[in-house]
Amino acid sequence: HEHEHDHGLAVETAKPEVQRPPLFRVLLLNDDYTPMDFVVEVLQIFFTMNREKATQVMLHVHTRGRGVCGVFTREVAETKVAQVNEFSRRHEHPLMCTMEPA
Ligand code: TYC
Repeated sequence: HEHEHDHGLAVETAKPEVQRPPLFRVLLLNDDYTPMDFVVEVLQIFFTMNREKATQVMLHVHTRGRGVCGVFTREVAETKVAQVNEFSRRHEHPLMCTMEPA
């Protein structure tokens, strides 16, 4: 019988499955008042984008209403959101950064 040919090595040779943490998209929302240059600065400073990529993302947010800055684990995403919102408030801009499950 088929099961009699199985000598139980499957347990020892099973692929070790690693735990993957939940991921979160960090988003920028469009508004009518934050200067485009400020948004480009934010993307360069907090999401390590070069000027060209940051400009692309800023224009996407400007035309589509929202856009993804990056995908991170929960703690990293929460820290980015808090830092970007603090930075924007300190510079008296209404720019909004938020996060959602990826
Ligand atoms: N809409 C803004 C303007 O015209 C620019 C802007 C882009 C604001 C992206 C926020 O997340 C944003 N000055």
